[in-house]
Formats: sequence, C-alpha cells, structure tokens
Amino acid sequence: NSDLWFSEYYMDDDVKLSLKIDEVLHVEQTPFQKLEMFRNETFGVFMVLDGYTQVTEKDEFVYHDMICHPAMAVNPNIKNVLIIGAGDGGTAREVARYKTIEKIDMVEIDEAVVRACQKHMPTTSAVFTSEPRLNLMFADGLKFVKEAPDASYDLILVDSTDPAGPGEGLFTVGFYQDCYRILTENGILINQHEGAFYEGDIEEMKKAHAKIKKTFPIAKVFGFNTPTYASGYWYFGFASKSLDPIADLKPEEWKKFGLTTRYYNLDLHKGAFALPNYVQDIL
Ligand code: AG3
Repeated sequence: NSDLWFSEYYMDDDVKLSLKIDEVLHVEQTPFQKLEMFRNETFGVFMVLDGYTQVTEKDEFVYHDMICHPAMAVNPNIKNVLIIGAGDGGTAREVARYKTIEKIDMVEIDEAVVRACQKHMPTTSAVFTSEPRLNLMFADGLKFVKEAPDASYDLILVDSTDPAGPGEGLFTVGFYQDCYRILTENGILINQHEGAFYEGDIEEMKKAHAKIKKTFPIAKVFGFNTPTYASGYWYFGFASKSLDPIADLKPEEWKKFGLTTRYYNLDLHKGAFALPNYVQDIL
C-alpha cells in the first residue's frame, strides 16, 4: 500500500483535495506546462496540468456533457464547431456524437497533452483517431481566432485551463471579440468559467464574465457538479449574439437526436442556469 498522494491546494494552501496515487503514469515538463498523469482507485486515470486537476475518468462525463449538450439544445442546427484546448479529447468526443455536425476544428496548444492522453486515457482520446470530421491542429487558439474568417463557426467551445499559464489569453476582451466576429448570427460561445466558492476563483469568474458581457448581448453562466475541482461545483459561460439559453431552448428538437447522456437532461438544463445568490452577486 503506497503512501503517495496528489494534492491540489486552495486558499493559499489552507485547504487541499487529495487523491491517492496508485500509479504514476506520466510526468513531463512540456514547452507550455507541467503535465502529470496518475491513477487513483476511485477516480481512475487523471490528468494534472501545473498542479491543477483537469480531467478524471470517473467524473469527466459531467464536464463534457455540460460543455457540449446545452448549446446543441439551444441551437440544434449547429454545423461548424471550433474547439479550443480540450487536449484530452472528451469535448470532441461529445461533439462528434451529433451526426448533423459537419466540421469540427480543434486547436490545442500542447501536443504533449494529446499524446499522453492517447496513451493513458482512451475513453476521452479515442475520438482523435476515429473521427473523420475532426481536424486537430497544434497551435495557439488566440492566434487562430484572430486569423479565422468572419462568421465561420456556429459554436466555439473553449475548454481551457485556468487564467494563468497557457490559458491566460483565452480570458481577454480581444479573444472574446475575435470569437464574436468569427461566430455566425446564431453562434454560441461556451467557455470554462472557473468556480465561485473560493476567493481566488471568484475573482477570476468575475473578471472573465465582465469581459464577456462587454462583448456579447447575451452572456449567462451555468453550473455543474465536479467532485475533483475546487468546491465540487464549477461553471461554464454561455454567450451568444441572439439566442437565450432558456427562452430559446428547443427540447423537442434536442430529443430527436436520440442521445443517451449520464448527466445532462432538459430539466437539468434549466436548473443549471439558476444560480445561487452569492454567484448572482458577482456577475
Ligand atoms: N479543463 C480545465 C478545467 C478547469 C480546471 N481548473 C481547476 N481545476 N482549477 C478541463 C479539460 C477537460 N476536457
């Protein structure tokens, strides 16, 4: 019985969440970040970047359901999708379940993340070899959106790390403006929006949300249960030029896709956008 633990620290090291390490699978300093993959009995294989847990086999279904399905239920006609980050493949896997989607461009800055996940986490990464509509590029997402033509995507999913390190530029007004420009009229932007419980996370969410609100006429936030992120509850932003995530929800059309999902459903969709008062207060 080993006594090796991975801990993620919050609140200036006053609080930590620990997972016992049953196996060290991968440790690498990439050109962009420190990449670690471990195995835990309960959570399975998990990936850590710069000390922060990104994805575990046990709870990734929640995050990946919620980054993808709410947008598809608001605009079921989405055809062209851009994914930024998401090197584990979970986001692309969920997007690829929609046969009506024609093209999935994915821009990941760190090839090492994809390679490590291909080796150790096939449940999320198998999509990279099995999906012909997926065009995976190793490039800087910030630069990619700057150079992309106007109105070229119906949906942009920003599955990034926190706003420190390689993910930082993805939390700027310039980036959101480029996203706005390259989205179609009914376009939707979903982005990783941090937590709202611990002080550091609150600040980040507040800043990010204020910037999105400046850029998009519709800017909302929705939450979901994530046992391995700080506080166990995390958020995505929903921003759009024209569609409201509740008023424009299309339940009948979404049901027609016939997808089985373990977390997402249409009642939960509405509930996820209902926010606690302490979260409403910071938006
Ligand atoms: N993307 C990162 C989510 C935020 C993690 N932050 C944290 N633990 N403080 C997850 C990648 C899943 N495809």
